[in-house]
Amino acid sequence: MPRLIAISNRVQTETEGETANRGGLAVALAAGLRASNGIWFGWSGEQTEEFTGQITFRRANGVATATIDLEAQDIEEYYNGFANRTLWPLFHYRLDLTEIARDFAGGYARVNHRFAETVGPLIEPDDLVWVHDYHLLPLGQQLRERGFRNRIGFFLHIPWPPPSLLISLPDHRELVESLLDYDVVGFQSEEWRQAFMDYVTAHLDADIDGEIVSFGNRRTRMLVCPIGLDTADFCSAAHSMAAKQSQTQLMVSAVGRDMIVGVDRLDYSKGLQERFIAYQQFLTNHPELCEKVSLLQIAPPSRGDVPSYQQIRAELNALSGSINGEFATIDWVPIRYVNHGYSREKLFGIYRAARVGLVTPLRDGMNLVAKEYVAAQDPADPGVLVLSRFAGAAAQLEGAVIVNPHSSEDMADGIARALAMPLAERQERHKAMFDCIVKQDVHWWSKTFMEALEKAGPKPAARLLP
Ligand code: GDG
Repeated sequence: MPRLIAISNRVQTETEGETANRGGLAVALAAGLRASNGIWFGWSGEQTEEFTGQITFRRANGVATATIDLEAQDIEEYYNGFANRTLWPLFHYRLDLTEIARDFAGGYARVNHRFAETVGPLIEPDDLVWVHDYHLLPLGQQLRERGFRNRIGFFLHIPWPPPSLLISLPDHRELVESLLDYDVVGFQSEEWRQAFMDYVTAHLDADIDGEIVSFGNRRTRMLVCPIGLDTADFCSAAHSMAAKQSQTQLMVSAVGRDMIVGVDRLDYSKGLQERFIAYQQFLTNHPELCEKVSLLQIAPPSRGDVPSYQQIRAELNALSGSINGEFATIDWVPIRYVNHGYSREKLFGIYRAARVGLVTPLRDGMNLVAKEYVAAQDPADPGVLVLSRFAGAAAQLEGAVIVNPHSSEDMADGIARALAMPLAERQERHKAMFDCIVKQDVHWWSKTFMEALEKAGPKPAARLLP
């Protein structure tokens, strides 16, 4: 079995993470890293006075990690800048929030170069290299330019935007060409892969044959490989004592009321304002259901150094306050809006106590909360998932009530339909979705990607730096 070198912006252990997405990738990569005696390389999350390229090696839960610290300027230009103020909004179709700045692009190139320089000496000729996400799009190219002929794969966790948006990026062509230095590029859904292929067709002199893009002497397989949950582990945690306690606590606090739950990182891509407005519309359309339902929205803050994230936080505070002011009674609050995270077990209990899971991003690569909500349900009396058609998960979870997050009326109707759904229909829809998340779990995901990478054809000739 070839050794796996996994590379991502941040290295997470199973108990810590950059955002609320604690451990998701850690779980996905752990088995492959442990079995192959591999290494997970990335930024420590720490700042250093001056970048030295010094690597810190650790071992946590049997997984070897190697991390580097970055300078303040790197963090500002690469992470807060190009990754989170340029690529993240653009790839989530938010051209209005996309900031184009040469400093950001320069910092992004510099940090990708620094990653290549520092991880390079750890890579041996037969290693499989798996790079993750939009922070590191050009890393494969950086490694090829240093002579690495390993099989190198890349997985994009977020959407790929249509060409008409991507061309707003000054160096869009270079960025796309850099991806063609990988042997395999993985996307969460067919929609994102197709958007990539549309760009290749319109802007590059490349050949497309099924999933294979040939460009010069390079061949890259474009794979659709939706990420899943560690479903078995999730289901057993959902039955833990802590999960049961939080379920009971919520059911007691919501006695006689149906609970609707939303769980999202505080991010404009998650459509939280639109969701609150749709819930307001639902309460307006159904006065008979006021005091009979309540929305619990959990939204731990993320990326607080980025101005658009500070703004959305302020807007949501105002919106939830005004909806509560309009509809609340002396013993009922329509929205419970919570800005901090809960333990995994508590979260499972919350999912299970909720009659409706409301997952309505404006764009989302996949959305694991949708899958977690389904996994946590009692199959004998399951809740209903209301899901945006713009989440990658909508391509798999056909048993959800699919809604358009841009239409508050459509979402309000979706909520009403979910609350009124008869038991037999709930069971049938749940079963279809549950079967899917059992079959295509996170182990299936990493196995499918790694097998595709192992099968990759002959390496391109080395293209050394001049
Ligand atoms: C990116 C893509 C893609 C949230 N609050 C708490 C908490 N969470 C956990 C959820 C879930 C995770 O965070 C969020 O995952 P998502 O998939 O929804 O979203 P992103 O963070 O945007 O992730 C996304 C993903 O990568 C994987 O490829 O699906 O499309 O944007 O697991 O449970 N966890 C705990 N407490 C909280 O309060 N413990």
